Amino acid sequence: MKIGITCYPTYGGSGVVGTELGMELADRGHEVHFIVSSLPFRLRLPNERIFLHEVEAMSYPLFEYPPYDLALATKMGEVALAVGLDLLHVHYAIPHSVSAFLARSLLAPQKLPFVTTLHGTDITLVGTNRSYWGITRFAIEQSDGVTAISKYLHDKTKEEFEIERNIEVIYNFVNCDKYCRKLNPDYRRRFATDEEKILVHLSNFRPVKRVTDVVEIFTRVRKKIPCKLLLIGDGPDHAAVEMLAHRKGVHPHTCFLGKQEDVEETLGIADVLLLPSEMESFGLAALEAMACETPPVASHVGGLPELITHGVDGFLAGVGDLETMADYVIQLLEDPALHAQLAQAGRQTAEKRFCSTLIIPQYEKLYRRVLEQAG
Ligand code: GMT
Repeated sequence: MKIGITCYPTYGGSGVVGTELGMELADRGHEVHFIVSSLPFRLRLPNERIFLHEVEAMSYPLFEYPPYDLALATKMGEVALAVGLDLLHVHYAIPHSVSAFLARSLLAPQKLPFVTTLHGTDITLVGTNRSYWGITRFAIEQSDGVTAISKYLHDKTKEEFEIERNIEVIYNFVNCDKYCRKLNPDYRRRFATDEEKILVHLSNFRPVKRVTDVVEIFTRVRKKIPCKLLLIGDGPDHAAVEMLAHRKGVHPHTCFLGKQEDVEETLGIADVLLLPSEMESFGLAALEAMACETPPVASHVGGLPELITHGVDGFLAGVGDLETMADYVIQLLEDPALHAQLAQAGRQTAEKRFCSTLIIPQYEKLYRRVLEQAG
């Protein structure tokens, strides 16, 4: 198939999923056209089956905001005509599915069906805002196929937008060959001595991730166990997190690694992942860590309980329950047998339920059905 993919190229879970999906589809022989505002940060090029089409939203003094959604719709239509796209697959409803709807209308009567994948904040935060509620609902209704990355998000979307149509749950995935535990003592020693443990956090440092809670938990753990904290990613809360680390006296033991492409290297040397988010429709960072045999300690919220089974392959606690989260981390770090048990179970969860070899065929099946229905 010739598939057009649109996602946010910036640091965020939906962009990661869209990009990794494109690369997996290309590996399986499909031709993939990324129609995006810039190079997605995890996209590895060159690849003979992957093409990049950059969208330029022209600015003009009259525009307070350059109309990216219209430029995107125009580009989608152009690419579809030029290369003969079979379908579009957009990640994050706003505004991508609206642009795809416009592109499909532009090309009619030629067919250009589109699939929308809902990721989380496009529904739980942005979509439910009054400014976007109506258009989000419309775009979901108009899509030729809609998927949600967890049952939680499926139910939430149906409820919030009073939607009757079918929404398929296709879980997020991880490439189990790439994401696995790799002993890399030299890399590990860059951050910690052999006696120290490593805690890791990976996110876009938005308020919803509660990265300051990560520092609070780390401070509590460090009082009992020698350890280091590695923070992967960057975003609006960076300064607040750094300031808190100074105030708590843990800054010298904290390493801000910034935005990284190959996160598996760092996840693979860590002992525990902290994900104390306010909301997480899935929690891709936790899945990537589990594949690397790094047990997660996370919030009991959103879609996280669909991924993490409490006490089996990770630990879950209430949002903001710092004491309990710190206790779980300490339990894991003090008990090597418990740690090994959860680490192995996490790897099994990744392999048996969320491996890309299981999930990508579900997208291919959906594409075929959408194409058939579009005639
Ligand atoms: O908040 C983020 O991490 C970004 C956001 C996005 O759409 O870019 O992430 C959402 O999509 C990820 C990939 O499907 C999920 O793993 C995250 O749980 C989800 N974030 C939230 O629901 C807050």
